[in-house]
Amino acid sequence: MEEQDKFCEYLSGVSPVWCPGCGNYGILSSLVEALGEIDLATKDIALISGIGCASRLPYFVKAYGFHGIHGRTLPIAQGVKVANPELTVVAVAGDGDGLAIGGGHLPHLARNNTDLTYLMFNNAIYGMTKGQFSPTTALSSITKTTPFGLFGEPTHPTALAIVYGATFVARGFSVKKEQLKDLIIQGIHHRGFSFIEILTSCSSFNTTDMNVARIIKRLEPVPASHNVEDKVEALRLATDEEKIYHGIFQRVERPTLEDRLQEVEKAAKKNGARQFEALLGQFQ
Ligand SMILES: Cc1ncc(C[n+]2csc(CCOP(=O)(O)OP(=O)(O)O)c2C)c(N)n1
Ligand code: SF4
Ligand SMILES: [Mg+2]
Repeated sequence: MEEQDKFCEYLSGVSPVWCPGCGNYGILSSLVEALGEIDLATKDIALISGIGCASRLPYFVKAYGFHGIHGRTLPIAQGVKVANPELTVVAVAGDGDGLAIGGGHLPHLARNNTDLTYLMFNNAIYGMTKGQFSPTTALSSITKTTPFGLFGEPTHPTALAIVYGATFVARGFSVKKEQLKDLIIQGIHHRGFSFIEILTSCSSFNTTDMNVARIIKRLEPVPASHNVEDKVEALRLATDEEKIYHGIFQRVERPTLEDRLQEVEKAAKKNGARQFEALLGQFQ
């Protein structure tokens, strides 16, 4: 089979409804190429999303898909993984979906080390609802909801994932498709919670701070000498004011949620009946 045909196998045939020039097209293409290279069967993949332009992704990929509700991507994705650990689960959210309304879920999947890959499409705006500021919009930006300039400092998704303890943390860029494909492959192969921030552009409602030309000027690969187990240095690179580092910041090994649930299940099977009787005994 031609290589191109193989990647097309992972496209659902539903045409994306994204605007012309939207960075999400590049991400879709990197994702299907990554799935093709890993050679995953489409029946073994589940794509879970929230609400937003980013979250439309599951429609366009041939796999199981769940287009959820705003901000609830991660709890749904974790539920899917726990119910069927054999599935390769990929969660997708925008910066608004994943860091505003849904921001409270990230620390918990990171600390649980749920074995799934989380792609955060960061275009620094609410694209779908036509241009309100998001948690990653740059200070002083003029948006639909900040006509006199935004007053909040932007959050750094990669830095948050590092601090919360995600065991694989990377940053890619929708335009650097080959590297993004590679990061997605590594994220999927990693056992545990893989967080990938993907810088992308909203060609309709954010033409300033996430402008492709501006990002390219500041882009710099994570230094080859970086020790991916050095959390402090990972954080320094992720929050650099001048350069936008891309690549892998953090990669460590730790038992996953699924490993720990198996231990709990074993303990419950061994001692559960005795403990239950003792508990009932307290009420006799
Ligand atoms: C509970 C709830 N509140 C608000 C909305 C409206 N809403 C839909 S998408 C969205 C923001 C999407 O922004 P982001 O997650 O950054 O995705 P993008 O469209 O930029 O890819 C909002 C506020 C909603 N659908 N549900
Ligand atoms: S509104 Fe922005 S993020 Fe949404 S499809 Fe259009 S360009 Fe892409
Ligand atoms: Mg957005």
